[in-house]
Amino acid sequence: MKTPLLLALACLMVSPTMAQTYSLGDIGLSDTWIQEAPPRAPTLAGYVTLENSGSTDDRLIGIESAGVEKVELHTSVVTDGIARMAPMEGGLLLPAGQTVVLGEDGTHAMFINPPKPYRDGDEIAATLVFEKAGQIDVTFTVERRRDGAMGGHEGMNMSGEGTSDGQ
Ligand SMILES: [Cu+2]
Repeated sequence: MKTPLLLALACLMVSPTMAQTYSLGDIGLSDTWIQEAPPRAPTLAGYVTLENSGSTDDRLIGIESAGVEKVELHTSVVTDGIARMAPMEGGLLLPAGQTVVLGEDGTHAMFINPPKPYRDGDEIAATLVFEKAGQIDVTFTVERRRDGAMGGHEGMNMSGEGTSDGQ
Protein backbone atom coordinates (compact mmCIF):
# COMPACT_ATOMS: atom_id res chain seq x y z
CA MET A 1 0.00 0.00 0.00
CA LYS A 2 2.73 2.42 0.92
CA THR A 3 4.95 2.30 -2.12
CA PRO A 4 2.42 3.17 -4.84
CA LEU A 5 1.21 6.15 -2.88
CA LEU A 6 4.74 7.44 -2.36
CA LEU A 7 5.53 6.99 -6.02
CA ALA A 8 2.41 8.85 -7.01
CA LEU A 9 3.30 11.73 -4.74
CA ALA A 10 6.83 11.86 -6.07
CA CYS A 11 5.55 12.09 -9.62
CA LEU A 12 3.25 14.93 -8.74
CA MET A 13 6.06 16.84 -7.13
CA VAL A 14 8.65 16.31 -9.80
CA SER A 15 6.70 16.98 -12.93
CA PRO A 16 3.66 19.20 -12.45
CA THR A 17 4.01 20.77 -15.88
CA MET A 18 5.68 18.17 -18.04
CA ALA A 19 3.36 15.25 -17.56
CA GLN A 20 2.30 14.90 -21.14
CA THR A 21 4.29 12.77 -23.47
CA TYR A 22 3.37 11.60 -26.92
CA SER A 23 4.58 9.05 -29.38
CA LEU A 24 4.22 8.84 -33.12
CA GLY A 25 5.86 5.85 -34.75
CA ASP A 26 9.52 6.00 -33.74
CA ILE A 27 9.26 9.56 -32.45
CA GLY A 28 8.71 10.27 -28.77
CA LEU A 29 7.65 13.78 -27.82
CA SER A 30 7.85 15.35 -24.38
CA ASP A 31 8.12 18.66 -22.57
CA THR A 32 6.02 20.65 -25.03
CA TRP A 33 6.02 24.16 -23.61
CA ILE A 34 5.88 27.79 -24.60
CA GLN A 35 7.70 30.65 -22.92
CA GLU A 36 5.33 33.12 -21.31
CA ALA A 37 5.71 36.49 -23.00
CA PRO A 38 4.56 40.04 -22.26
CA PRO A 39 0.83 40.50 -23.09
CA ARG A 40 1.42 42.36 -26.34
CA ALA A 41 4.25 40.23 -27.61
CA PRO A 42 3.72 39.52 -31.32
CA THR A 43 5.43 36.17 -31.05
CA LEU A 44 5.79 33.25 -28.67
CA ALA A 45 8.63 30.76 -28.52
CA GLY A 46 7.77 27.08 -28.20
CA TYR A 47 9.95 24.16 -27.24
CA VAL A 48 9.76 20.37 -27.40
CA THR A 49 12.00 17.38 -26.73
CA LEU A 50 12.05 14.84 -29.57
CA GLU A 51 13.45 11.34 -29.28
CA ASN A 52 13.95 9.34 -32.45
CA SER A 53 14.18 5.70 -31.40
CA GLY A 54 14.09 4.47 -34.98
CA SER A 55 16.92 3.41 -37.26
CA THR A 56 16.38 6.13 -39.84
CA ASP A 57 16.65 9.89 -39.56
CA ASP A 58 13.51 11.97 -39.56
CA ARG A 59 12.78 15.67 -39.56
CA LEU A 60 10.33 17.97 -37.86
CA ILE A 61 9.27 19.98 -40.89
CA GLY A 62 6.38 22.06 -39.67
CA ILE A 63 4.04 23.12 -36.90
CA GLU A 64 0.50 24.41 -37.24
CA SER A 65 -1.65 25.97 -34.55
CA ALA A 66 -5.22 27.17 -35.00
CA GLY A 67 -5.56 30.92 -34.60
CA VAL A 68 -1.83 31.50 -34.86
CA GLU A 69 -0.91 33.22 -38.11
CA LYS A 70 2.11 31.03 -38.70
CA VAL A 71 4.56 28.87 -36.81
CA GLU A 72 8.16 28.87 -38.00
CA LEU A 73 11.08 26.72 -36.91
CA HIS A 74 13.90 29.07 -36.05
CA THR A 75 17.53 28.83 -35.18
CA SER A 76 19.61 31.66 -33.75
CA VAL A 77 22.72 33.00 -35.37
CA VAL A 78 25.02 35.41 -33.57
CA THR A 79 26.54 37.99 -35.88
CA ASP A 80 28.70 40.79 -34.51
CA GLY A 81 27.46 39.98 -31.04
CA ILE A 82 23.81 40.33 -31.97
CA ALA A 83 21.56 37.27 -31.94
CA ARG A 84 19.29 37.04 -34.92
CA MET A 85 16.79 34.39 -35.80
CA ALA A 86 16.73 32.54 -39.06
CA PRO A 87 14.33 29.92 -40.38
CA MET A 88 15.71 26.39 -40.28
CA GLU A 89 16.60 25.03 -43.67
CA GLY A 90 14.60 21.86 -44.24
CA GLY A 91 13.33 21.64 -40.69
CA LEU A 92 14.85 20.14 -37.56
CA LEU A 93 16.94 17.01 -38.17
CA LEU A 94 16.18 14.12 -35.84
CA PRO A 95 19.07 11.67 -36.23
CA ALA A 96 18.29 7.97 -35.76
CA GLY A 97 18.63 6.88 -32.15
CA GLN A 98 19.10 10.39 -30.79
CA THR A 99 17.20 12.89 -28.69
CA VAL A 100 17.00 16.44 -29.97
CA VAL A 101 15.74 19.34 -27.88
CA LEU A 102 14.09 22.15 -29.76
CA GLY A 103 15.14 24.89 -27.38
CA GLU A 104 18.85 24.17 -27.25
CA ASP A 105 21.37 26.26 -29.15
CA GLY A 106 18.82 28.98 -29.70
CA THR A 107 16.41 26.80 -31.61
CA HIS A 108 12.70 27.33 -31.09
CA ALA A 109 9.31 27.24 -32.73
CA MET A 110 8.15 30.81 -33.33
CA PHE A 111 4.41 31.25 -32.96
CA ILE A 112 3.66 34.43 -34.93
CA ASN A 113 0.68 36.63 -34.06
CA PRO A 114 -1.05 34.50 -31.45
CA PRO A 115 -4.79 35.27 -31.23
CA LYS A 116 -4.67 36.42 -27.60
CA PRO A 117 -2.28 36.85 -24.69
CA TYR A 118 -1.33 33.68 -22.90
CA ARG A 119 -0.33 33.38 -19.28
CA ASP A 120 1.49 30.82 -17.25
CA GLY A 121 -0.58 27.64 -17.18
CA ASP A 122 -2.47 28.28 -20.40
CA GLU A 123 -2.41 25.67 -23.12
CA ILE A 124 -1.99 25.99 -26.85
CA ALA A 125 -2.89 23.14 -29.19
CA ALA A 126 -0.67 22.51 -32.17
CA THR A 127 0.05 19.91 -34.81
CA LEU A 128 3.61 18.80 -35.39
CA VAL A 129 4.45 17.49 -38.84
CA PHE A 130 7.33 15.10 -39.46
CA GLU A 131 8.86 14.19 -42.78
CA LYS A 132 8.46 10.43 -42.25
CA ALA A 133 6.49 9.80 -39.07
CA GLY A 134 3.52 11.90 -40.17
CA GLN A 135 1.75 14.33 -37.90
CA ILE A 136 0.50 14.47 -34.34
CA ASP A 137 -1.63 16.82 -32.26
CA VAL A 138 -0.01 18.00 -29.04
CA THR A 139 -0.59 20.58 -26.33
CA PHE A 140 2.00 23.21 -25.45
CA THR A 141 1.81 24.52 -21.89
CA VAL A 142 2.67 28.16 -21.32
CA GLU A 143 5.25 28.60 -18.58
CA ARG A 144 7.35 31.32 -17.07
CA ARG A 145 11.04 31.40 -17.88
CA ARG A 146 12.96 28.60 -16.31
CA ASP A 147 16.57 27.59 -16.02
CA GLY A 148 18.13 25.98 -19.00
CA ALA A 149 15.87 27.62 -21.53
CA MET A 150 17.26 29.91 -24.08
CA GLY A 151 17.59 33.36 -22.60
CA GLY A 152 16.74 36.74 -23.99
CA HIS A 153 14.42 35.64 -26.73
CA GLU A 154 12.33 38.77 -26.56
CA GLY A 155 15.46 40.86 -26.80
CA MET A 156 16.23 39.51 -30.22
CA ASN A 157 15.74 41.22 -33.48
CA MET A 158 12.05 40.69 -34.18
CA SER A 159 11.88 43.17 -37.02
CA GLY A 160 11.41 40.45 -39.54
CA GLU A 161 14.93 40.50 -40.82
CA GLY A 162 15.71 36.86 -41.40
CA THR A 163 12.14 35.79 -40.79
CA SER A 164 10.23 37.25 -43.69
CA ASP A 165 12.83 36.71 -46.37
CA GLY A 166 12.63 33.48 -48.24
CA GLN A 167 9.58 32.13 -46.50
CU1 LIG B 1 12.20 33.07 -33.62
